[in-house]
Amino acid sequence: MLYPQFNRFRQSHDLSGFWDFRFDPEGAGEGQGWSRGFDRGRPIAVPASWNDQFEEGRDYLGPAWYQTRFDLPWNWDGKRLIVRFGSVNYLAEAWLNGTHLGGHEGGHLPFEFDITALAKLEANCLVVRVDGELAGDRVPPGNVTGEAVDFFASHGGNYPQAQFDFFSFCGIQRPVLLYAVPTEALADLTVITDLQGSTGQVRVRAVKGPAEGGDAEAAARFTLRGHGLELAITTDFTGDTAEAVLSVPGAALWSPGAPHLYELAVEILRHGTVLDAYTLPVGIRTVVVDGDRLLLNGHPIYLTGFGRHEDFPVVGRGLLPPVIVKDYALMDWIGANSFRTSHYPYSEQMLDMADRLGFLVIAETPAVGLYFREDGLERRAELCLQYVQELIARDRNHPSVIMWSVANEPHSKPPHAAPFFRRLLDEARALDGTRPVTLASFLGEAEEGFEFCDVLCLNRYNGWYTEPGDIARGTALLSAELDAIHRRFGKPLILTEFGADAISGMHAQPPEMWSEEYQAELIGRYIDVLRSKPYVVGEHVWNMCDFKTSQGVGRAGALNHKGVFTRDRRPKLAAHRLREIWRRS
Ligand code: BDP
Repeated sequence: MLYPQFNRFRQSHDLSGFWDFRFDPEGAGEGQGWSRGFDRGRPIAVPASWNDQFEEGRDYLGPAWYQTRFDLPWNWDGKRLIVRFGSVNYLAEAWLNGTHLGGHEGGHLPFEFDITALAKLEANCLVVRVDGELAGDRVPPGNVTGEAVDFFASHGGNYPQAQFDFFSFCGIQRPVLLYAVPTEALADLTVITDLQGSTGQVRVRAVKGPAEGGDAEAAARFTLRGHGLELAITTDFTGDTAEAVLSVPGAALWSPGAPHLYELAVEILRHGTVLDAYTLPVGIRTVVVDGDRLLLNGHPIYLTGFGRHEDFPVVGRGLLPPVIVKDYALMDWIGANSFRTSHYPYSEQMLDMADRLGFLVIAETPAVGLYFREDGLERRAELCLQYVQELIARDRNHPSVIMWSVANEPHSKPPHAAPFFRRLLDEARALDGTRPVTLASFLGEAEEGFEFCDVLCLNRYNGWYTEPGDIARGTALLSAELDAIHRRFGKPLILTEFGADAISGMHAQPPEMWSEEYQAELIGRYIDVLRSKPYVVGEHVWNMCDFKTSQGVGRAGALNHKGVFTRDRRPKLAAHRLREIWRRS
């Protein structure tokens, strides 16, 4: 899936701004024809979650209606017009000028509709109905009743009742873009890079949309530029596909610390005329699992960094570019080289910046809080599969993405969990054979899905949820558990979550739970253990920043306080401790 671009063949217009908005708790909108346009809407900012924009909307999860109006520029005539949503949480239905465009399920992946036949030059009315209600057959799930399936249930529940530990922000959370492409346009690009000695290989596959007058003579020109190189290859389309391999002697490789990028321009040609063009940054690099090691460009790498969230006051999970820049600056300051997009795909802007700045990303689907009771299981499996497909389609050209994670902390149980994960991980491998696949688990040796992973991601809270207050016992247990997992599976392991809540400003000596000292001490002692295990290839502290979650007895101020930075990005003691460790190593 290609992100909209602005060049001599393609235009795009960002519909961000103030839209009209209405909550619809009674579900009256459909009967009253709001899809054709509604009145008495109040202003809402797009993109942003709706929850913190109004006094009464915080815990309301839907349904709700959005609408905006737009005209078209004169020079879009004769082009193919598309409206693209970067992220709508959770269910979306869209209409243009009263005609139903379609719908999408799942909160963090893009979807789009062709509006060429429906759009008018003036006064178009775009309406979107959003429903973020939590339910057992949605992913991630919520409002699951019956047998306790999670931590919250055993601690008196949470509100809103999610099966996961972050606030269930709703709404149009990333930009809505209107864009125009030529009638015969590039529809998709796949770039795979490899290394033969010091020669980089850039394998490109271009797919184009159907031609107007037969496609016998269409060709693709691939031009790779950068680092003193300019290389062009032209090949004919066979059907709608054209492929090329560009060899780059003495390639400037992409890695953290030296994130070299080339620019790939792809054009469609017919009788020497250029019909469409698209450019893509390309980082030449390889990622391989070799025994217990994870290799980047043939060299072992060790991940330092965080599990994170897209979360900020008022805007919720809405795209906020300055926070992206700030978070990379803080990760650089502290000496992190990587992060996991826990627990859902992050914005395309976040990944573009990871490519540019040289951060390694474990890209995760929204499959958090999975459970394996029969009711709704097939539906949850279909959704998880859809997420794997959509995520890889969106992100596979990012050099920063080094691994796919298909789930976080599933409550894996026989007999369903093993086939469930085999299917998801096989699908990820079939769609992209160039990256290791994984899932993040708290079950350790008992994790049914680990058998099918290339790298094991483990989350551990010894010294916090278990062995509370006793870091020495917690880390001793950690050490034994890690060895047992390694004996059983024989694969490289990343500790993708460990940490402790610390209320900023709370101090205790000797360290006590919830104090900054305890958090810093626990993190430091965990890292000592991890560094003593040759099969451990990374340490991701949970979490980079404090973040908003549902209310519950373990969550003071409806925040998870495991951030080493506060929600407004101020360092706690643990951030300074990590900086000493990570900047030294
Ligand atoms: C893990 C989850 C993460 C939570 C964390 C915690 O993967 O989403 O926020 O625990 O409890 O189980 O802080």
